[in-house]
Amino acid sequence: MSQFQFRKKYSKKITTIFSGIWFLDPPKDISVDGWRIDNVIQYTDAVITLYFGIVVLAMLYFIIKYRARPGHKAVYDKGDTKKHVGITLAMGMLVFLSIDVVIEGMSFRDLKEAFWNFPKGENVVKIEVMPQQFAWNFRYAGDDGEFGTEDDLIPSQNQMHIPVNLPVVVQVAPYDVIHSFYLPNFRVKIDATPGMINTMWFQATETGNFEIACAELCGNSHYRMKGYLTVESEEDYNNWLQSLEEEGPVDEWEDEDGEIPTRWGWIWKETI
Ligand SMILES: [Cu+2]
Repeated sequence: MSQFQFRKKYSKKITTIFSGIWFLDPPKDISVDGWRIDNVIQYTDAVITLYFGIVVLAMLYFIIKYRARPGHKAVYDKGDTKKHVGITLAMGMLVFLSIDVVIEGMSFRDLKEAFWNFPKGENVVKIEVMPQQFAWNFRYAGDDGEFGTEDDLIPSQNQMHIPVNLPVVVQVAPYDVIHSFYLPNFRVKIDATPGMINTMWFQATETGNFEIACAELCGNSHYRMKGYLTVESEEDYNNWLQSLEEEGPVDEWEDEDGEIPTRWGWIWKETI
């Protein structure tokens, strides 16, 4: 069994074991690569739980062994002998090597194999996302496959649809302040940074209705900046696009001054 298969199997098992225990039960993972994030968290949790247990047991042992009792005098120990410094450094290195270095290695591998390994080809679904205070705007390219053109499709605010089992690439740029596009059920999140177009991709394995959250405190109504993601069959998805097309061009939303944001809808930035 390769390291990849082992991690995948082990990660899904742990998730199943802990489901139902509210503080250990993450939102349902309905993505191809979400298990990688869960796995890094599980590894970190397991190792720090083990070390915490060891520290607590050691403290209990010393508390009992060196308790105050007649005939035993307290001694002040600076702990600066070579031996003490050596033990401290060794324990520090143990934590650093067995936690930091390992999860760094896992994370870089996940980035390379999955999250930064952008899908290419005809079947990639492209969506532009523009958050604003306090809502989500989505844009689909329409028949010509180009963004920022007449036939772009814009659903009502906070409504995003994607097909199941197809890779989805989103490009995110905010209208105003920093927001963060977060899909808890996919374990992915990307900041919407003013002046930048940020990209990420994901793929759903199940249909259903899921939540889109803003993961960056963006103002006084940040808490209610919620979007609705519908994952559906490719056929239903295409029908939905068709229905948007039939509705005709929607009125783009206006800001307080009645102006349509000019930065909305950009030329798709190809990922290398
Ligand atoms: Cu926000």
